[in-house]
Amino acid sequence: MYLNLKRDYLVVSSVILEFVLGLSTISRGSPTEKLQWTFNLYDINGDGCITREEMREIINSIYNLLGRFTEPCVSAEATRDHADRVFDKLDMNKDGIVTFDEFLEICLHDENITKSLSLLDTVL
Ligand SMILES: [Ca+2]
Ligand SMILES: [Ca+2]
Repeated sequence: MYLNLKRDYLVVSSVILEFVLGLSTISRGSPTEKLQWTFNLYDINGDGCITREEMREIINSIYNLLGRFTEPCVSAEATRDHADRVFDKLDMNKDGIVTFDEFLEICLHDENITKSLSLLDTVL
């Protein structure tokens, strides 16, 4: 339990840190630069692709953050559903990972995804 809490805390902290560090880039960058930054945020272990677990982890962290500002709280299932929906849409060739090319391709053409991915923008 303690370990889980600690891990969640670390994930949330690193998300916030990345977000703050990225703000200056994101506000001045081109759409592609913004997406590169967002992609890196979701790619927790930095191996150049996003897995379903990473997607869930980040969306979960975002909802945890949002939970402090929204009523009622979003359920764990809803969070997971959201992550899976976004992931399934991004993983075009269904090989279980999202590469930056896939990410870019989808994001540049899908406004809903872009909105979903920039949830953080709405709270900070
Ligand atoms: Ca990764
Ligand atoms: Ca893929």
